[in-house]
Amino acid sequence: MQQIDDIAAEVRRGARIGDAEAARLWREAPLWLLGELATERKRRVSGDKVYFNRNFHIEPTNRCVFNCRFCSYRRPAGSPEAWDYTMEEIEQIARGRQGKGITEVHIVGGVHPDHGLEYYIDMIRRVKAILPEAAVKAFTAIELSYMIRKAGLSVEEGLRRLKEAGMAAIPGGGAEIFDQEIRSRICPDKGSTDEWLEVHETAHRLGIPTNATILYGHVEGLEHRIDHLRRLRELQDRTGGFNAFIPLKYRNFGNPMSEIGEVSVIEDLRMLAMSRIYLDNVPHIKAYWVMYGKATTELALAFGADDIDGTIDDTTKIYSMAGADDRRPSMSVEEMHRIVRAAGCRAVERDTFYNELPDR
Ligand code: V47
Repeated sequence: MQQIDDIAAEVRRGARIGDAEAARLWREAPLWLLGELATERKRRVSGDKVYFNRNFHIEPTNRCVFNCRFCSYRRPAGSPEAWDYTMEEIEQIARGRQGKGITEVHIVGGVHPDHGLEYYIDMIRRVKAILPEAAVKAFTAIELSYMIRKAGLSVEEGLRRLKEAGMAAIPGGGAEIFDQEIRSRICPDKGSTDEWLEVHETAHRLGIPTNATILYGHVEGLEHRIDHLRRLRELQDRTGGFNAFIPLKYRNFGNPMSEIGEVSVIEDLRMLAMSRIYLDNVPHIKAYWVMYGKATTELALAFGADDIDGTIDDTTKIYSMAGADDRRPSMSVEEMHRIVRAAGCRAVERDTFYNELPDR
């Protein structure tokens, strides 16, 4: 059996590691070594740079036809805490962000039973009319699959229509855990792994870049995480369309799985580092600061992450409702620079497509 040192040497050589090697590193390598290996790999892709963007979210509704057990965000019809913004309210949110140099609008929400493809096409058009210079990164593969199927279109035709309306990229949500047994325990009625992968593969074919996520730290084992990463790496080998991978830590407040504890920061850092080491073909690993909090995000930069997401401007509730420390998440560009500098790296503003933007 290979020793940890041999596997580490392979990683240093830039070789691709297999599943058994990944499992050994994940279980047995000391944390410092994972940090070192992930940082070496990160530096080959982005040097000392760490990316951020100026973005905000629109979460049009928290009604959802699906009932994921990890979700703290969904509310049933009739609940006083349920919302379903009108188009005018959505336009007002977008108008409130004019003149702030925003380069990306991230739109995701629940899968509302009453809305269809035309409604979402209209939403994208209206947001683009108000913020023409911003890229719309919209809808998880699960939302997309639902609205496109409801319209009776193929995934390709549906995505084509959304792209024409102004959808420039697709976020990584909805992936959760690809393994069917675990998926059926945490989100039994949700759109399937195959649907998620089909939407992303088709998007890549149409020239729409996407992100990918994993929801970790609940009832899954290491083998399920590695299986998830393997499926992403295989898809990326075929298409090259993933920009970033975002490990999402399960937060346990206010959902039907609350009895499960949250994993430690050490576990978060191992997850980030192994993502960087295993996913040798995905250029960016994002430490989503809203979920990790600012201190862990700074640490994440020594474990392979080269992206911390954006300014947010207090526009997402998914994580605050699940127990994240920051109740009203918002980060100034100055603070982004401070966190990145403290980690010994250089903050660089990017757009949705990872084009670097000059300091401003
Ligand atoms: O798919 C929901 C996750 C995701 C919980 O692409 C939870 O740039 C932890 O995908 N604990 C949506 N996670 C968010 C998402 C995302 C976020 C930031 C950037 C990007 C990107 C994508 O949030 C869901 C689900 O996996 N989630 N509930 C929870 N209790």
